[in-house]
Amino acid sequence: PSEMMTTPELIAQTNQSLLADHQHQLYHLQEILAKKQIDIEPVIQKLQAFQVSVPSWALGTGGTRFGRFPIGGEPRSIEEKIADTSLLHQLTGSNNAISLHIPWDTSLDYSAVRQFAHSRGIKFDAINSNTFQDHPQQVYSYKYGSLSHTKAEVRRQAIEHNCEVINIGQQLGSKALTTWLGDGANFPGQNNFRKAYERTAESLQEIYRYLPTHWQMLIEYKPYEPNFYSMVIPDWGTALLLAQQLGDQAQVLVDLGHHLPNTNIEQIIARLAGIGRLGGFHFNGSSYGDDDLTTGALKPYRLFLIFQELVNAMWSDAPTNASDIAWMIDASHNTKDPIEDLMQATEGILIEYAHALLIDQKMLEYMQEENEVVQAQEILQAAFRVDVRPLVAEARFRNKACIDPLTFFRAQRIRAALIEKRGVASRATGL
Ligand code: LRH
Ligand code: MN
Ligand code: MN
Repeated sequence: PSEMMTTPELIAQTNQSLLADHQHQLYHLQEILAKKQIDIEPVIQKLQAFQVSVPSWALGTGGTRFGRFPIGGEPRSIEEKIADTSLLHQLTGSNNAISLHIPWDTSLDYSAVRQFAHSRGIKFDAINSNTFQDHPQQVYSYKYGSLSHTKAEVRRQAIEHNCEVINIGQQLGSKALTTWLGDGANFPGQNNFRKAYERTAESLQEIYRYLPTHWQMLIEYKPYEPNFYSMVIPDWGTALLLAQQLGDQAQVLVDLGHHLPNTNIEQIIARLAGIGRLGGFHFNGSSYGDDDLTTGALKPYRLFLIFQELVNAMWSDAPTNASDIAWMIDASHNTKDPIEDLMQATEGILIEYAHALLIDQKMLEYMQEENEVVQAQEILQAAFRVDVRPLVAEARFRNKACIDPLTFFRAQRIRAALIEKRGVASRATGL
């Protein structure tokens, strides 16, 4: 960014040059929607309030096991990851929190980290433990599992790690622990399914007992990888069972990439939201499995249907309140600038949220009650086919962020400035 002006000043100046065009488009859309009895004000306000957190590991370039193509200027410490999140948030107005992964993100002074984040307007969302890899200081290996391991000493180590992560999260002001296990089996016969589950439930019970009363424990499921025959927590049913055994503070976390192809994810969302057990969300795009591609790039209609279930749950007073859900982007890229990707993902999420907010829930319910199949479908499709981008841009503008963040990021040559500051070879820790 230019040395003459601060980023907020530059944003305001750039917005001025885009304002006439933007307002023209907004008024046009307002007129179209007014004819359908839709008031854009509450929609814009809900979009303004929606915040989706950034995973610390998405701020560096990802890769596959076949290769990595680092981009340079990547954040090298928690502070630099917070700085990137804060920059992103200035541009989008919708990313006010970071989600850390321990031990990818460690510090000798977490209270200083907390203060730094506070000074940059960034909060700490759910904090993630990691028992799917071996870390240099640990005594026992997780090669054959962690919380489900056959040996008590390995389970103990994994339990203690999770408690340590809670301790760190408390110092940072986090309010949820996310546990995702790589535990499972690659071959039939390797595991006793029943015992592996029981050991996992017992280990989680110990962690749950350590959980502060105002915290949540989010249990993330995944059908395959790193184990390809069986995962100990493969599906929402298993995660829900564990959550129910643990207690009210335990909830299910849905990662959009953790389903087998063609799974009706929106129905899973409706189930969990309907009983108040939907605690967290990892947004990403997927065509095969855990692809971690950009949210909304591949299946925007499915994302819209998912938001419709969330909006409907809130509208109908189902036990889940969206303000309690930990929203996070969980993506990782080999071929994009990570910050640009996060901007695209955030936009993709807000667009589908906006589409869902246009639905007349009462009318839809009426059509459902009357078995008006065609009309019910029409209501959904009519909402999805509206170009809501002016509403999303207006929400950003009112949040004092960019009308057009991606163009701003490029015009200000922000990546080049980061490379100059941190070096072309700087790499972020993470996946
Ligand atoms: C597992 C997962 C989980 C991890 C993250 C790095 O595939 O989605 O959320 O913590 O990736
Ligand atoms: Mn995830
Ligand atoms: Mn994943």
